[in-house]
Amino acid sequence: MTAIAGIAASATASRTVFAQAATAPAAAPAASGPFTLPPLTYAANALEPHIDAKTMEIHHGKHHAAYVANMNNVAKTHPQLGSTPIENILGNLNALDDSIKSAVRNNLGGHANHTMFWQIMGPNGGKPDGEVLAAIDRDLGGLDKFQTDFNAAGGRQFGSGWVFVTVTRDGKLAIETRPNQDTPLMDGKRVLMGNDVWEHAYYLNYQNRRPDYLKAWWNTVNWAKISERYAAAKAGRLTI
Ligand code: MN3
Repeated sequence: MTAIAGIAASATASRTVFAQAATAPAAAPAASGPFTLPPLTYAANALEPHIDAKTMEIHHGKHHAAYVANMNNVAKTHPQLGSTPIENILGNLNALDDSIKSAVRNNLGGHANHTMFWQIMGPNGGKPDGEVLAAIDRDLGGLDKFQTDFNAAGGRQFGSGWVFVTVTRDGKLAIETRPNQDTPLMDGKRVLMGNDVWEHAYYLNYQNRRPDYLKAWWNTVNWAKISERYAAAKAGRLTI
């Protein structure tokens, strides 16, 4: 390809990507396979002003899509990964070949974490109530203390990682953090909710001000979905 043809081709590719982004959430790049990027159930700008549309588009359409594409690449040589429940793979990483263990830990962890993350956000998220609020009062010292402690834990996580609320089969809640794309699923636990404290989750809008992002993020939380996840956890049906 000549240099000029190359420039023309990349300009065409940019326009194509832009046209797709304008009509639908970006699809996973290449590498089709058993793992799929779940579409956002709300518009990319639905969480503004707390999370801007550009951050959502890149975070979902590029970062999460890359974890999915990477897993599909791994599944080409290890097809059993595509037919095993995600929580079972992550709960038993030591059973994997050493050659793929890190790739699965990072990319399937990332896929599970982000799948949960998109679910538990949305516009007009309301307030916790019912059994979830009772559990927050009982186990986490009430909503104000919970939010303060959750934000503090997310702020203390050095470098990239997540802050989660885990839930037991009895409905007991706890705040836990993990580095990188690790998840409590790797310890056989279940995740009620969590916030992404990687810089890619907030840097365009908040730069180094992670505490401001953590505080604003509560405006995006979908408490109805969290109530559903809580009920599923108590029924033994919560997966990722
Ligand atoms: Mn992320």
